[in-house]
Amino acid sequence: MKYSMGSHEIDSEQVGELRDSSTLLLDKDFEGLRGRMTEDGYLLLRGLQSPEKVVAVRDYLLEQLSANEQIDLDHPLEEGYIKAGARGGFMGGSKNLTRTPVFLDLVESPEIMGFFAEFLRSDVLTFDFKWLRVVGKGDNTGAHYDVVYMGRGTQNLYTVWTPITEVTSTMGPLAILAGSHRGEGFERVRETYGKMDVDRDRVTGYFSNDPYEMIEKFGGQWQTSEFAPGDVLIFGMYTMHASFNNTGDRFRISCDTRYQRASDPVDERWVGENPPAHYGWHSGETVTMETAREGWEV
Ligand SMILES: O=C(O)CCC(=O)C(=O)O
Repeated sequence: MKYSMGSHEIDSEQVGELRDSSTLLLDKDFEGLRGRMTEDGYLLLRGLQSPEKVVAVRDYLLEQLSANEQIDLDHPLEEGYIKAGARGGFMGGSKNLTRTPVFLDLVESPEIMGFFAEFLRSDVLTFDFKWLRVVGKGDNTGAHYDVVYMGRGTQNLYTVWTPITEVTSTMGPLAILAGSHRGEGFERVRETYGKMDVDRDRVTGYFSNDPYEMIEKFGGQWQTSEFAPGDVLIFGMYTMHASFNNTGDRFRISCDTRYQRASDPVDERWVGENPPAHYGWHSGETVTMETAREGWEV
């Protein structure tokens, strides 16, 4: 089997399995979890969220998509089969779906807020802006560091990627480039690309859509997994990640949300009743990543 990232492919034998840190959570070993984050750059925690809450969000979203004629109802609604010709899309931010109680009950649950309060040993906050993605057939996200989109506050900031549908290997699972947050080969990438700000520099955000190029030039190993409702994947701002193409016939729905200490500086683009969000990125001329990388010599 091969995974695809945009128009590039990688043999599944070259892709490792994400390390599961759930037993550390079961043991409430937060020292161990902090150590694991430092070591791996991510934490895969199965069942941190309540599967019932995830399924409630899934059912709510699929009903909306169905009302919008995006679902093939020859299959059970809960399986989220894509109606011929229907596309997915970004449904977060100012779109009301991420402001509904059913959604907020999940991404601001006592389980996830409590996790971060212990993990960061502090009062915590989550960005008001939430990213919700309905990923259709053939779609994926290119490799990037989150810091280029949200690096104006503290860098002690964490992304939680929450699958809302189940995510099998053909449904475009998230993939982490293990080693990218601290490997020597990535030092220059962190110092150049990692210092970029898409609204200030107006550079396209994805560093690459070529999984082989990344490991050959910089090192590390792509790792992924299949995901069930309740699982979360947590990672820091300098962990390179991407998603593989959704090659199946079902929508992959997931959200990604951010958490930090309440007393740390906050990136103002993502908080408040109507977060300003990206204001400069797509206004005026955008520098291609190819040009930017030539300049950075990476
Ligand atoms: O779900 C995806 O395809 C991308 C998610 C992502 O880039 C993130 O969680 O930061």
